[in-house]
Amino acid sequence: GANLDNKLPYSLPKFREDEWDNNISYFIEKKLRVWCHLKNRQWEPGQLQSTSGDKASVLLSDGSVVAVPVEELLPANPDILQGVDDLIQLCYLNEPSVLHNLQYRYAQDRIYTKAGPVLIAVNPFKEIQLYGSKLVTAYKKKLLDSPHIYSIAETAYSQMMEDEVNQSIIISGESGSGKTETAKFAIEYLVMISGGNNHVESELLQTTCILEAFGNAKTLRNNNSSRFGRLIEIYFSAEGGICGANVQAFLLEKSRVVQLAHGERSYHIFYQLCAGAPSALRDKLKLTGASEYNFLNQSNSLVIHNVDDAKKFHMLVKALNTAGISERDQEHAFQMVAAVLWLGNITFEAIGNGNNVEVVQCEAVINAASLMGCSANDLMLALSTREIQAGKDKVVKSLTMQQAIDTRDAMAKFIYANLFGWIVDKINRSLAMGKEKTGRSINILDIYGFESFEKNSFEQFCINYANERLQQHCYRHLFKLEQEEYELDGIDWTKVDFQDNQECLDLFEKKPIGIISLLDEESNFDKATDLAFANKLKQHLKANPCYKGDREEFGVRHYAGEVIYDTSDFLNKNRDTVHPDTIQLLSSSSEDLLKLFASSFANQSKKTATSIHIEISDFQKQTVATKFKDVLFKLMQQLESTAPHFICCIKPNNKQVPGMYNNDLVFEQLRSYSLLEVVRISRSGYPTRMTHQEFCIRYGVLLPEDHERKDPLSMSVSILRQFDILPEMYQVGYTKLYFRAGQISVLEDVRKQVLQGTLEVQKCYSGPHA
Ligand code: AOV
Ligand code: MG
Repeated sequence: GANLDNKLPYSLPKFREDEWDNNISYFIEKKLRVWCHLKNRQWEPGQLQSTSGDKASVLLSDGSVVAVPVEELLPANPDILQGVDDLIQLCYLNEPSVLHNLQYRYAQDRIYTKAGPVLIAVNPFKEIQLYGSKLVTAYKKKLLDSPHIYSIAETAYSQMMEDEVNQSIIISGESGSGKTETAKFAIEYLVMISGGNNHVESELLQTTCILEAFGNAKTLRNNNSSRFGRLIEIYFSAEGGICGANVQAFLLEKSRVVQLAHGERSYHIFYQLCAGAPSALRDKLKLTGASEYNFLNQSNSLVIHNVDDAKKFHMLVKALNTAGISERDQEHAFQMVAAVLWLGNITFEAIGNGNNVEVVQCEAVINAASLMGCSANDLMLALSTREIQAGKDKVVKSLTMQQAIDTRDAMAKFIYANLFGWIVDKINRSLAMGKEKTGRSINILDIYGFESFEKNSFEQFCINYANERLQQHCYRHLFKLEQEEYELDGIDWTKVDFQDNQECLDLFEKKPIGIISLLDEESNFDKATDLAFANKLKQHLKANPCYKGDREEFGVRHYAGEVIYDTSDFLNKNRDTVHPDTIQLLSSSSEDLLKLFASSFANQSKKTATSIHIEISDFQKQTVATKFKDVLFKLMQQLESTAPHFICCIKPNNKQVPGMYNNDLVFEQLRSYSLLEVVRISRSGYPTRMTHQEFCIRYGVLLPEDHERKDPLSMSVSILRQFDILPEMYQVGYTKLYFRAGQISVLEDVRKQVLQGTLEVQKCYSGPHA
């Protein structure tokens, strides 16, 4: 039997980097390469020639010799390790070596590299020949095993089929790093391998196109930036075919409908409709060019370089047809889009003493009203007046300029956000067709990436909070749980330090004094101001090291860098109120969609209010931030019940152009995602693990028949010995066996051969290494 005393049979080799300090003379003697940190902050490769004191002289590749302090040198990897598939394979895991490896691969369009269990994808910003059915087949048949999104999807799929555990593919990365594209390739792979041409599958491929039209926009970081988070759940039958799917969409950035930063665009659909609608539809929707609409022309950015909005519109209509959304429904959806555009052209003029306003009568009012299925008069009243209860009577009061503009904008945002929700709903209904609940699924998570602009508002606050939550999920799996498991199972190993982001999450979530709690407290208080909110944060949170306060701003030290948030409009955006008069107007509309939006709003509010006539502030509506927090908690819970696969997208430049590779920028991202630590931990660790029992069930066939069948532990050890698995490649824990990366595939190969009858068990004594 094996020795199960607290001494485990084998101990780990130490990190190889640790040995560098004593090894400088070895490097000189063997003329080995080093990295040399020059004054311009670049790392240059060179050959160490001699050292004297703390100075070293290094021969650079251009023939020059430089003298640098010894601490500015790092060991370089031998040439044979140039461009390895997995950073785990590097002898020396230091900044220049890792950067060089990634850049070396990138230059050959090998954009995927493994960092232990994580797949790194460096955005090529151009089409590369790495996709398509031939490659799908190659990965499916395991003819190819170089790092690829296909290989991650394949692993998830086969683990789901074998272990009957739901899987998740979790994609992180900054805005513009390639998450959404990566998600598309993952879906494409799963669709292609799971059979081929059934209805749900073609629909699934089209949903992205629809969601992007309504939920993506051009930002300063990404011409096709997702402005909502999405979790795509794909369900599989016991035979492995796709039998249904579902899309969860999280918190669409509503403010974009009415307000744009310079150089950014609103949602693609607005421009696509204006550019691509056929003339009958144009007439019906009273459409003009995008440049005529205030909601679109405010940011000096109407087109996207190399994008043909008209063509995109035709693709969208095709996708809508595939998704089974009827022509009638499509037309109604487009009608809502046009209504929003016309609402934006409605303006107000001061009346009387100048404190109150009236709607300027113009074609915008007439067009908006007719598209919204209401009378121009009712629309004008809803936008410029408010009915208030004074004792027993109702009094009509006219609004101030700011109130009127806010009411108009709130109406536009309400309609658009509900339209988006309705479309997601429609897609889901048709994706669910024929869905049998087998309990098997692969979830793909693609949210909005971490954002930091010159000016950051409530939207960035929510987006970055979501990323912070997701980051913790990754930390938990890649560090915490891993380390805890080794300790619990008595495995001897070297602990890796890592910076967890709990402190930052506490800053957001702690009750009663986290940012979200304080924000809600102020939001529920009518007279509160954004400045008062900022002051409150300062007062309560200044001790948290992740917080920094200053006048109307506050800073948060995120895992991916510090972001300064401007609190102006935070309270309003968090309250997200729609006035009852607006709901009233929409519920009396002759447009079914608007009626539906109004009634679902009323239903949501019913839990806390008996009638929609009550002022919104009279009941405690859940705020945007709190609702979002709950959604994220649920999402994390859902992900916790799956086996995760992590992908980290990296952008090599901020200009969205091919061929430009900025090492500093890349390293910043590697650092924020702690990817070097991930590699360290998996290098020192054992990524494959199985209970003694599981191991025996799977590999018991490899023992000769006359072998004495004992307890799972001794059987396991016999199997490992029989196949000469090197002692440093595995460890025996109290409950499980732990294997170094790649080791289990040796046994898998033999098992396959034995099961296929091409190898007889008795003949295996010499082991597969022979
Ligand atoms: P994101 O999803 O991470 O940003 P995208 O997936 O939209 O980023 O990628 C941005 C752009 O990079 C795409 O529009 C493509 O032009 C290019 N790109 C990304 N990956 C690839 C690839 N594998 N091959 C070719 N081009 C690619 V945001 O949604 O902004 O966080 O909120
Ligand atoms: Mg995206």
